[in-house]
Amino acid sequence: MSGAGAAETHLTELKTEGLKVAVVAASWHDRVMNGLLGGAERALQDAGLHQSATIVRVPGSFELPVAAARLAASHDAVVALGVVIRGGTPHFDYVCEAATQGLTQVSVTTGTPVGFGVLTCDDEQQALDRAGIEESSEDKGYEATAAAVHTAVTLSQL
Ligand code: DLZ
Repeated sequence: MSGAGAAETHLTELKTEGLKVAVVAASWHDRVMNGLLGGAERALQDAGLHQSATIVRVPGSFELPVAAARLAASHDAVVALGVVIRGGTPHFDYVCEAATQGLTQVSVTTGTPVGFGVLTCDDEQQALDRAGIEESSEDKGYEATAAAVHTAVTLSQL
């Protein structure tokens, strides 16, 4: 999957007043995670929500769904950030599967949108390319946050 054709959300134009947003971030791969979190914070700022947002950390991407589920009960949108890098064992597939299926389940069972900002990469360079740092071509923390906020606003109008 490539970033070509990505949705463009104009956060400054959305009616976000009073929206409660939580960001849950894994802690593996520091440099990439700092980039993803920076992107999420920029998006929250554009949406006028950076003062009120809740930001929590969990150990790894495997723990994202359980924390997202708890946060979904008290927030209008949750953003899940993580990076899983392929190693020499099937562990990569299990962690990716658990995070993806778990976060999907949280979203559809709670009705709270979950922005999916989990990078699943073959190597660190692929992750850095998407981390929203100076050398990156993509900014997945920003995109996931924009998607969650945009969806929460849409749901509030249905
Ligand atoms: C164990 C593990 C491995 C091998 N790789 C990653 C990774 O690349 N990214 C990540 O977010 N977490 C990784 N983990 C940790 C698991 O997500 C989880 O925290 C542990 O298995 C403990 O439950």
